[in-house]
Amino acid sequence: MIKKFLDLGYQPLANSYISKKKLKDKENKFKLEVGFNSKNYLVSILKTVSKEKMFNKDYPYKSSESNTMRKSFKDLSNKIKKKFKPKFIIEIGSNDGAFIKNFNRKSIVGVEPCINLAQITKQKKYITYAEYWNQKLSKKITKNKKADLIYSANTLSHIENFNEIFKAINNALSEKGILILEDPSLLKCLQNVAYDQFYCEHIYVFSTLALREILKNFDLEIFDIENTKTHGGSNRYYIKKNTNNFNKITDRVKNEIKKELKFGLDKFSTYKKFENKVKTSKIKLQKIFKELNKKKLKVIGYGATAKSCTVLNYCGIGNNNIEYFFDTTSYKINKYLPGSKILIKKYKKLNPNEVDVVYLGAWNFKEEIFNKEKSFIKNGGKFITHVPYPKII
Ligand code: JHZ
Repeated sequence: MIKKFLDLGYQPLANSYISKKKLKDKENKFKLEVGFNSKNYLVSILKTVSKEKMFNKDYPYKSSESNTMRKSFKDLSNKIKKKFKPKFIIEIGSNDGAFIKNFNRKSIVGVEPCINLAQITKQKKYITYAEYWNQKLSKKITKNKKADLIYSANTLSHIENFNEIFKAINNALSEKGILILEDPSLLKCLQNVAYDQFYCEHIYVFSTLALREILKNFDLEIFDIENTKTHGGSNRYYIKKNTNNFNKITDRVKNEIKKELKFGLDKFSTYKKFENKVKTSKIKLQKIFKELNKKKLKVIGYGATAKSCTVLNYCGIGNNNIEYFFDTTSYKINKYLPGSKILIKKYKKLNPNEVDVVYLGAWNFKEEIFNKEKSFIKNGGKFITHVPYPKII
């Protein structure tokens, strides 16, 4: 039984940036509510949007846009080569190739339904299937050989139909094959009051507890786990077929489950507490913006993320609070954030003579951004973050 614990209001599609021409058009909005399934501990949004509406030729997000992500994929690739020595890898959701570019073209294929992104890796001569991952495709890809490794980062939390995903994975994976999944951690999301991890694309935010339950239905099990810093705190799950006794289950899995149980991720009351924290976070953030605007300070945003869409629309923060956003993604530049309709400008190093306070839309890249903007900070420039609670830093 799924029980609702959070209502984030009516939200536009998080990655549907608006062109100037369409600024006056009515936006499609949907009710963003989040619930907890007490049977399998899964946290999911209650109303989903069709994948074709979200993942298509206009998909704007590119994984290679930050040093942090490029490094994370490179480090993992080196580790995989050393530890697992895979001969044939499939990446589900290969985006612009941030992961696959670290491998030999003959040893890896990408699956990426957003054609604009698939085109990028195809041009670099990587075999890329511009299709949604499903059983039919998995059979086509592994007709001659099964994969000894399947990798998927920030993708499975976007796919509603577990039956299709995991049956396709099970079919594509060799008997000793390894599946590595990486997605934002529910524990971190709750600890950080990072309610902006919920938006149309994030159908699920996984806990280890929930993933373990789901995998049981497909004869798969987690044998190792790593906590990573990406996207505000993620988990990297190493998964095998039940029949594979080659990879032993590490204590790290047991410890992670213990940590999650201690926090109460198996209890509805934990999620209700989270709801209260989210409501308080909203009030505090609104107050900060109101005070800054009263002082007539120039406030801009940094990183026009999908996550920002949830925060801005839930808290009712608009272009009267934030003059514009900076972003490095060419597709987003000169467009407007959905709902709040705040203009996105091409990134330029922050200058304290031009800007007073900067809202960190990409709070998950705080370290990288603070490093880049050392001189702004040194000269008195300030940032607003809402994670783990709204404050000016
Ligand atoms: P970032 C997207 O979410 C959507 P978003 C998706 N659903 C998902 O799961 C995650 O990614 C993985 C910009 N930027 O990564 C680039 C700068 O301008 O937090 C991006 O537009 N300057 C697939 O959108 C945005 O910020 C910088 O220095 O929430 C970051 O987006 C840096 C570091 C980033 O994901």
